[in-house]
Amino acid sequence: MYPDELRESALRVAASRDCRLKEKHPRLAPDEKDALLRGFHPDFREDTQRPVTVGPNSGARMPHELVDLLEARSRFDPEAVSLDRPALQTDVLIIGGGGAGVAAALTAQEEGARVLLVTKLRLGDANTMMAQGGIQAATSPVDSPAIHYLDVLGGGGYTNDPALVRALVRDAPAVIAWLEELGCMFSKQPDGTLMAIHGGGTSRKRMHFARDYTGAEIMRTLRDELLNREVPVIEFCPALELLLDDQGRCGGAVLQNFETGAFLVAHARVVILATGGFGRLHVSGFPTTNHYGATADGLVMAYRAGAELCFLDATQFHPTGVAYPEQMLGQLVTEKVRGVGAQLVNADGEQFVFPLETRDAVSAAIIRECGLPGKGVATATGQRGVWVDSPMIERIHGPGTVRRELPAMFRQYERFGIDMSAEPILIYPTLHYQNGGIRVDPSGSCPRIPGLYIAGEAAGGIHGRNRLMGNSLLDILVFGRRAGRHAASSDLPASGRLTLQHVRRHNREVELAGKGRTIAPMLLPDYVGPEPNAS
Ligand code: MEZ
Repeated sequence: MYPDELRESALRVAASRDCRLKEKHPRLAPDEKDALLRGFHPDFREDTQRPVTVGPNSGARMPHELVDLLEARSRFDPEAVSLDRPALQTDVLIIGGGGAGVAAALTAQEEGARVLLVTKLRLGDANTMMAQGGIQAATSPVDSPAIHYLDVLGGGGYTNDPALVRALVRDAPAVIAWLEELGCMFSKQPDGTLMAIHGGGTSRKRMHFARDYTGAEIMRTLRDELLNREVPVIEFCPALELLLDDQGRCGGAVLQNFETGAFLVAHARVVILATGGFGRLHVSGFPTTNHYGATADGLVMAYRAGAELCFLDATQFHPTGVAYPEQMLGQLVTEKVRGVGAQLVNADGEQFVFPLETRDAVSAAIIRECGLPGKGVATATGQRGVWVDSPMIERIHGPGTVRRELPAMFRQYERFGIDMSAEPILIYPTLHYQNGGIRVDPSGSCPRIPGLYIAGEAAGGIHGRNRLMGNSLLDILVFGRRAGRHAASSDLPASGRLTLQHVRRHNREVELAGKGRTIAPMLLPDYVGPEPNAS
C-alpha cells in the first residue's frame, strides 16, 4: 500500500492496465536512440567527466570520481616496504574473490598451477553474488553464438573489440555446461531444458537464470568447489600495488592485512587481477546496485603499472533501481521483471519506451520522462521515478507468477508492505556497471604488462559502450577461465628483481601535475567522512 502522494498515480497505472495488455510500444529507430542518449544519458553531460592528466590515458575523458583516484598517490611510501623476502610465494596469484577470481583459481589449479587467491573482504563478497536476472548463452537450436555475437555488438553500439566478443559468445555454452557439472541449479522446463527469456537488446531468448538469484546460485557453486578443492584463500587482505620487475613484468603484489595493517609481499610467476568495477564511486551522484567493495582498486593499480584503460567514459546506469521505499534506494529491480512482461509507465499510466531497449536507452528515456511536467512521480522526499508495472506479469502469465519467478524481489518489497504482484513499483536509474576497464586480449592478458591477466568487470573492451543484461555473469566466467588457463600454462620466465619503481614514478607524476591530494586504491567507500576533530 502506497502513501497518499504515490497512491493516486499507482491507481492510474492500474486503470490503464487492461488497455496496455496488447499494446506494444514501438522500438527506437537508430537516430532516435542516438538523440535520446545525447540528450539525456549522464555520460553525455558536460559536467560528469573530465580528462585524466597523468598516466597512459592522459587526455581521455572519464567520470570525475574515477579521475580523482587515477590522479591520487599511493597508500604507502614505497621505501617503507621491503620486497626482499616475500611472505607469500605462488605460481598464480589471483586478486579478487568474486566469480571471475574464483573461476580463474579453479581453472589454473586444474591446469596444475600452484594458486593463491587473496581477497579484500570475504570469499564471494562481490557483485557476482548480487546479480539477479540471468546469464546469456546460445544453447537453443534456434540460436547460435553468431546471433549472440551480433546482439552483443549491437548492444555495445558496434564499438566492442570483436575478438573479445567472439571469445565471449563461443565459450558461453561450455560455461553453462561447466556450471551445471559443478552443481549449479538453473531454472528448467519439465523436460530438463534450461528456461530462457529475453533481455534488453537480445534477438533470441537466451537469458538463463536461477529464479531471480542467479548470481548467488553461481557464486555458491564456485565457492563450494573452491573450498572443496582446498585452494588456498586469504580473506580481508586487499592488494595495494602490483609489483613489476626491471623488464616491466608483473611478478606479485603488495597486500595489506586489513585487521592489523601489516604489509605482505606476495611473489608470483603471474598475477590475475579480478577486482571488479567502480559502482561504489557513485558516479554522477547516483545510488548503486553494487557491492560495498566495488571501488575500482584494480583499475588504479594496473594504471600505475602502465596498463591502458578503455571505454571508461561509458557508464552503465541500470534503468530500474528502487526509488521507493527509500530504505532500498538504488537497489536492483532485475531486468527479468521486464523480461517476463512488465511495462514501464509514467505517472499517468502511459508507456513511454519499449521496455527491452538496451539499458543506455531505457535509462535515458526514464530520465527524460521524469523531466517532463507531470510525467514523473515524486516521493515525499523529492525522489523522482516512474513505474514498473509488475502486476502486468500476473495478467500475462497468470496468478502466482511474480512470487514464483521473482521470489527474492517479491520478499524484498513485501517487507515494506508492497505487494508487487498487485501494485506497480517505483524505479529510477541506478549506477550498475563499468562498461569499460583495463584493455585485454582474448586470453585475458594485459597487452602492455607481461605476466598480468585481467578478468571480470575490471577488464574492458568486451561490451563496448553498453553491456547487455546477462553478459556480465557470462564474461566473468569466460575470461576468468581463459585467464586461469593461460596464466597457468604461461611459459614466461620467472620475474627478475621486483620493484615499486612504477609507483615512485606515478607519485612523482601526480605531484608535478599538482594532483595527489587523495590516496588510492580506495578499498572501502567513505560514507562517514573524516573524523571530526576532538575539541
Ligand atoms: O547482467 C546484469 O546486469 C543483470 C542480469 C542484471 C539484472 O537486471 O538482473
